[in-house]
Amino acid sequence: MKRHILLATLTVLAATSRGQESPANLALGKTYQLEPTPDYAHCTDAGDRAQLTDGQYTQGYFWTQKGTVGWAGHSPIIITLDLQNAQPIAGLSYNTAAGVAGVNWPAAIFVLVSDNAEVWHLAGDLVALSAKASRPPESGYAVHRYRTLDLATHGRFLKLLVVPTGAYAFVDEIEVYRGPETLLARPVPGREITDVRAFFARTRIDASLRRRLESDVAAVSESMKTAPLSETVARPLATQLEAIAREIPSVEVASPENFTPGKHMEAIREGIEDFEYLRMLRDRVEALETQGVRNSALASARKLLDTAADRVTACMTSSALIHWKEPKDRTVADRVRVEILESLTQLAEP
Ligand SMILES: [Ca+2]
Repeated sequence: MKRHILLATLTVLAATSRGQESPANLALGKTYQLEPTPDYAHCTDAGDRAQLTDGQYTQGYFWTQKGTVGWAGHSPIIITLDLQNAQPIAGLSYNTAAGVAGVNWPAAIFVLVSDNAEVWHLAGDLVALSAKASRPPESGYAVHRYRTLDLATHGRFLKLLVVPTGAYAFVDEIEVYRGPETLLARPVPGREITDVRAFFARTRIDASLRRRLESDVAAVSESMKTAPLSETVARPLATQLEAIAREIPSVEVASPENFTPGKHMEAIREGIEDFEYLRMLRDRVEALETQGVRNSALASARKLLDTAADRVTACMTSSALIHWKEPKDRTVADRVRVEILESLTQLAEP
């Protein structure tokens, strides 16, 4: 008896010393279905049918290992695990790699649970849930395990809808974590889904947009750490960035086929194009000035260069804070753009 108590104590101590211990992995050794059939040349093999739940993590460059399962040119990738019995589920993990060779991190991994593989309940987006604890690096090759223990659901079947960013999707192991038995008596949380494909069509645009915006916020935040900004400039910017991060909306697109860019997106794109036109004009003016050219067209172009940006931004009440949700008068911006193009035409080589 004493020996049993000692063993139990040692087990608890060992678990504690290893830090964050995962609960039992319900997926280990279980069967699953893959849609479509994996087809990435360097890792596809007959073992793909069992490798995602064999408890083995690949070693070495991720997508050239036979133990990895990979797809090229498909979206979504649907992985449906059969846990054989209704199980209490506290979380899951999905191990993947990206960062080079055109392989990007997934935009979303929607997790659905079901008892009958017909009526599903949305448990969440593993990419978003996992981001609370850690994110993959913004650049460079890395292996990353998307992981959450924030679920409180149950089901026999677990479906992952992986939305790749770009062409590729790779995974070598999926774990599903057992939750407390009491979960089984509770109603399954999350919205009900019977048509998984239709659900995917409606939500993937939203997932892609949110990931893009979150990634941009993270990139700006990272740049601000090293930018030579005074405290008086940096602090309001940081506050504004935090507000933007909190405001990133989740929008279900009713008819994905009618999805078009919003006015804000168009305005941002036009702003970038205006910047490019101004650079073209600046380069042309400087080249002609260096050649010693003197004429009225060049003088007008120089004046336009010096005043264009201020004329366009004069309509903003505060140039430090661009309130992008408020409507703006685009008349001046449109007129200045035409003037720049006319000026470029006048200064074009004969
Ligand atoms: Ca494996």
